[in-house]
Amino acid sequence: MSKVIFTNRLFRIFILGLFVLLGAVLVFSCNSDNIPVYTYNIVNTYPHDRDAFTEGLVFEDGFLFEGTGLLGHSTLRRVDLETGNILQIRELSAQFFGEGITIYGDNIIQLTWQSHVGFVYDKNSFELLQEFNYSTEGWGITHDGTRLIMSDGTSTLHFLDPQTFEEIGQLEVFDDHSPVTKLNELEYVQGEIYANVWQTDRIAIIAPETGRVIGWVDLRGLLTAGDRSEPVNVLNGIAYDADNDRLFVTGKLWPKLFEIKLISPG
Ligand SMILES: [Ca+2]
Repeated sequence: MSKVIFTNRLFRIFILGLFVLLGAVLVFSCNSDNIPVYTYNIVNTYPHDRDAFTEGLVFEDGFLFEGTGLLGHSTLRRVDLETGNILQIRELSAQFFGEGITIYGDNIIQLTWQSHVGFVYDKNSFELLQEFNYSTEGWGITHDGTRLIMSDGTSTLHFLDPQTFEEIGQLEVFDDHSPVTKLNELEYVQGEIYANVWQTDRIAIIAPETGRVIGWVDLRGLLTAGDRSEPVNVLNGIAYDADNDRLFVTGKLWPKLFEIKLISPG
């Protein structure tokens, strides 16, 4: 082998190696994610109505409040945490598919999926006080103390005035790579927005100022194989008891509701 051929071959191997290295760096940087992923400990397990197609969940005044969906099955409920018993219920007209709920002051606000109408009830009597309209689909709703925060199944959250229900702002939610779509049930927890991502076992923790996902909660494994012996639907339902710092999660048609504590990664 002449010296020239040997040098050429060496050069080709060097270039090939360089490309392989560059490729590896690219793949690694695309897959690496800087967003922390939290896991959980189960603190308590409570019964949950297997017929509740959970679309909204709130904890207030020592009770769970739950909004359920499906046409002809949509309700607003006050539920006893310990027993899962329904203490108070209001059925929606069969034309409405109930969605998220939130409690603002003395009122409960409930969205509907594709009817572009929201309902305002008295928190104690469940009496219907008012209806309001919005242009998007209705999925989840929560509030930050001054603004209602609503999801519509996309990556956009809408801020609404809690008195007029006019839209006063929007927030685009994104992670390190792209917009995060299918944002569903919401809960405002200590200055951050928690959002179930529809059809996943994940909750996105969103910074309200920027829309950036600052944490993921991986809730895989909450239900046992036995729990899944009868049909269950997706994880959906986050409620926060601010007075006692308790976080509750459940799912559509799930037999159980869980109080969990998040575990920081590392
Ligand atoms: Ca909620």
